[in-house]
Amino acid sequence: MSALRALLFDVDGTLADTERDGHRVAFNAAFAEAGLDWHWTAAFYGELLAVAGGKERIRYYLERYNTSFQAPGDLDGFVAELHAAKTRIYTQMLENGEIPLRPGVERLLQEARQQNLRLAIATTTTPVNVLALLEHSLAPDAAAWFDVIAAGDMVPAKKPAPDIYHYALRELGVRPEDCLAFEDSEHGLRAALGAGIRTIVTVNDYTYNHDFSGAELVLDQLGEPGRPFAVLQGDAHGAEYVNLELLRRIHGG
Ligand code: XBP
Ligand code: MG
Repeated sequence: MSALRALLFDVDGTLADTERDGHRVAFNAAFAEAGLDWHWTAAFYGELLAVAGGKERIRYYLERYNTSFQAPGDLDGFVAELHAAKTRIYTQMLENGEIPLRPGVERLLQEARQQNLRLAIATTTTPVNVLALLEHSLAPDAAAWFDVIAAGDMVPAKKPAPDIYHYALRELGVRPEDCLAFEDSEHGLRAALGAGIRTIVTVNDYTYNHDFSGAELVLDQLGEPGRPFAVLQGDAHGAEYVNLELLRRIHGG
């Protein structure tokens, strides 16, 4: 019998709705700053989200949608420089408080801390983006709430590969069966399940129609007292928002 010991959180789309009005806006601003006439609309960006990782997403865009573009010098260096500019712009947006946490996230994190559960991040995004979101949208010291912040290029293969979750489990020193993961997308769910971690999904506008087979529960959000979630898949045992009681019921530990 395993006990619930740790919660592992994805970032983009899970802790906060960061993609359409955050990352996408930063990408477009970086393109304009570089003198490029590229503009990723909200709908087109949804197509590009098929690829995890900002640098990988730029290359995917060039290889599939902008094959005529001739990068100055070496492509890797060009993409890395463009992505660094995007990250600078994105972290500035976070520092300006432009991206709030999703409902229930702060409440659940605080409850987990009060009950001495370990907390970890397992994300594809760049580490500085995580630190900026935690500091400016959660609390100045929030990075210290997490025993592990596993992010971006720390692992060779990004989601849906399970690498980032394996890394987080290793660093936490816990077994997958002692954990629950929180994700927003099919890529993320596949990554967590690939590492053997049972997973709860909160969907968003880009992911509501993804295949969430294997998830313990699929919700529209974590919910708050008086602001119940909607259950899209699975059994919420009559609960109206995600708290430790529901998580222990789902986990069985
Ligand atoms: C989502 C991603 C990231 C972000 C962009 O990560 O795939 O690539 O879209 O961030 P997750 P970067 O859902 O795993 O948090 O440009 O820093 O990659
Ligand atoms: Mg995500």
